[in-house]
Amino acid sequence: MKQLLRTLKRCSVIAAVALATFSLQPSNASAAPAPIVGGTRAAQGEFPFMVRLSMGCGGALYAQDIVLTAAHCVDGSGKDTSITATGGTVDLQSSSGVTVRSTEVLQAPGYDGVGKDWALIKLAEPIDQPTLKIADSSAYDTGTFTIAGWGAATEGGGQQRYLLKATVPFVSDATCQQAYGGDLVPGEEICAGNVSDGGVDSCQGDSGGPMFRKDDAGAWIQVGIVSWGEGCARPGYPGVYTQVSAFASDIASAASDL
Ligand code: 4AZ
Repeated sequence: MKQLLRTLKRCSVIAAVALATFSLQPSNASAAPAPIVGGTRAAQGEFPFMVRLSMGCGGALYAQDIVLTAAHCVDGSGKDTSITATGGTVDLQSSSGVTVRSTEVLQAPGYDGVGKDWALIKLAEPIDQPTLKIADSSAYDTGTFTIAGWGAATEGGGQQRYLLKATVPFVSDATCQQAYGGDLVPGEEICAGNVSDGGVDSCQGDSGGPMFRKDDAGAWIQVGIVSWGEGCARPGYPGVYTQVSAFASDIASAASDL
């Protein structure tokens, strides 16, 4: 039962996206609803590793021909030519975007809907953009993180044409457990958000996308994968992200086998 309730909290991206229509925000959107939730538009080229997947999830280029996304965004493992990844553009309607088909999917071994929310998608051709390295220790599992995606800008809202971004602070496991209790898997998940005020968060359709920060050398490093949460941007309910550092060696070896 706990598992069922938890699953209901998770994103039903596949159903949602079949119907998804873009919210066309005016470029002078000062009076429009705030994007990702509580964010702003990303500049072209700002996060060149971002991709949009055809089932309505986000992802990041782990390699030019391998996308890291969430396990709950895919169906299982094996040969799979049903997914496309679009990269190289903040505007999903731009002719300068590049869309490439999948050849194979690897869903995290042992994924059962709780924790372990990562997957790799092999692409038929590389997308010629910079990749995003993953954190292989917990050293960067703190501070202020950036999230980005084409998902809803308000809870229950539409998918976005333009890539949106926001920053969210780290939330400790203890604080996150005050919201989610035993549903949180603290060794496999990392939380972020404005617990006291809400207002900034990932939301439906951002799933699978990266949460990242700068490392000590000033390079972007991925620390999370958008996974789940209770609604979007609600006070007291931070976003929950796959803790990438916990799976870095599994991800690297899975990628080398794809
Ligand atoms: C979703 O449904 C979803 N606020 C993604 C992230 C969060 C909640 C829901 C976190 O894809």
